[in-house]
Amino acid sequence: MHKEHAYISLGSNMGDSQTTLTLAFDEIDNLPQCRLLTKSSLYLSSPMGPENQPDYVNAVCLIETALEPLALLAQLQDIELRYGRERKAERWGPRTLDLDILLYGNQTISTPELTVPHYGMAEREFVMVPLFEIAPSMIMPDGNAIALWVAKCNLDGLRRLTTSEQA
Ligand code: PH2
Ligand code: MG
Ligand code: MG
Repeated sequence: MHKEHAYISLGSNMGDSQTTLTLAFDEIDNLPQCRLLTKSSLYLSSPMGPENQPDYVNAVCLIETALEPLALLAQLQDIELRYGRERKAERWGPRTLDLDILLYGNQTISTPELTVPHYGMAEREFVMVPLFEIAPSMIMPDGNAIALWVAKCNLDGLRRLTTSEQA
C-alpha cells in the first residue's frame, strides 16, 4: 500500500477549543488508513480576519496516510461536521473546528475543492510556528528552509500554551 506523509492544521475558536483539538488529534489517528505520527503543542492565537471573534487555539500534526488527497479532505470534513462545524458565508469567521491539509507529500494540487500547498500558510504564524516545532529542518515548496518562512512571520499574537495550561 502506497503511503504519503501529510501535514494538517487544526484551529478552533468556538466552544471548548482546547478539548476539541485534543480530541481531533485522536479522531485523525483513528481515520481509515491514517496514522498520526507527530503533533505540535497547542497555541493561542489572535484572530486573523474579523477582529470581533474569540482568540483561536491552533496546532499542526503530521500523519502517514494511504488516502488520496480528496478522500483525506472528505474524512477531515466529516470530523469537522461531527464537532459542530457550520459552513457560513462570512470569510474567516468563528468556527468550532477547522482542519486544513497544508502539505501532501510533495504534491501540488489545484482543484475547486482543494489547493495544496495550502494557499495562505506562509503568512500565517499560527500555522508556521507549530509546523516549525514538529518539522524544524523542513524545506518548503519554494526551496527555502522553514526557518526563513517563520522569520518572516509576525509572532505578536501567538503564544504557545504551557503544559499546565493544556487541557
Ligand atoms: N482560521 C481562520 C480565520 N482566522 N485566525 C487564527 N488565529 N487561527 C485560525 O486558525 C484562523 C484564523 C479561518 O480558517
Ligand atoms: Mg482554515
Ligand atoms: Mg478549512
